[in-house]
Amino acid sequence: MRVLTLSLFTLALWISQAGVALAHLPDGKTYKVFQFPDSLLPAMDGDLGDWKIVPEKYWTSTADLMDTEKGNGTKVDEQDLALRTAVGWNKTRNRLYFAVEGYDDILNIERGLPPEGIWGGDIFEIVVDADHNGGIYNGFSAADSTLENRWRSAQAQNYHIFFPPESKDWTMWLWGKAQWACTPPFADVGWKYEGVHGGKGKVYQELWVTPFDDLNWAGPDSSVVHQLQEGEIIGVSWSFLDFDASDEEYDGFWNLSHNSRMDHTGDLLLDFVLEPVELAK
Ligand SMILES: [Ca+2]
Ligand SMILES: [Ca+2]
Ligand SMILES: [Ca+2]
Repeated sequence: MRVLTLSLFTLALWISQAGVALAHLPDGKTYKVFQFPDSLLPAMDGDLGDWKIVPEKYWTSTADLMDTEKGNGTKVDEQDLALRTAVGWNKTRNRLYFAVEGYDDILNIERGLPPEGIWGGDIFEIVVDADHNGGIYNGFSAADSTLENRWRSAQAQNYHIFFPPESKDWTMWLWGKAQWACTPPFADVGWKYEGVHGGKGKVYQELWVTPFDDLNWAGPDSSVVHQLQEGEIIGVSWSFLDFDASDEEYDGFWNLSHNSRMDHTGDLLLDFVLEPVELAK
């Protein structure tokens, strides 16, 4: 279980850093965020045909990931897990879009949610720090629920999405209490899959989220939405929690950041540039 509790001193340090654009990992590398024109927005239906307009250089693969928890490192076995992922944005809707096409040797679809199962199945986890100011966004204090509730996922948002969310009561959840941000009109998700629970298969998943500079669980009126701008750099990372052999322990924590603590601090997210419109030929 990934748990980290921070002191008030750390919180003060984080607040002092707010507003400072930090260098993110890995050094010097940037990723591209594809701009969807208004007339070509993807439908959240699991059909990734509407992502064919995204040029190849926008896509990342399993080779970009590292397992930082189970000792696999960068030794990727695409017979175990093979992912293809792209990020998009749209100026008018002010949304960030994600597409994931994945092969998994053991799909984890029907596993129960807590308390029946600890995690509930294969999970795609994404983090967005839209204003790119870094800093702690999770693990403030186990003892102070007021502090934790206010700031967990406030300055950067950490979403978990079942892969696929079939047979689940809910599809996407956010660390923290602002669960209202996981459904329309603030977010949506769609998926299709080929295969059965416990067997190999492919999953096609797409989703969009609203970027927040300050997400307050009290509601939209207490929160600040980030306005996406062409050319700006945002912080993004994702990880795939691949549950194959065990219901309770993942086989790998495959993440783009190459650091597990992407789940606590925006400093470990990657630089993603919001590109102008550039359609695949
Ligand atoms: Ca679609
Ligand atoms: Ca697998
Ligand atoms: Ca799996």
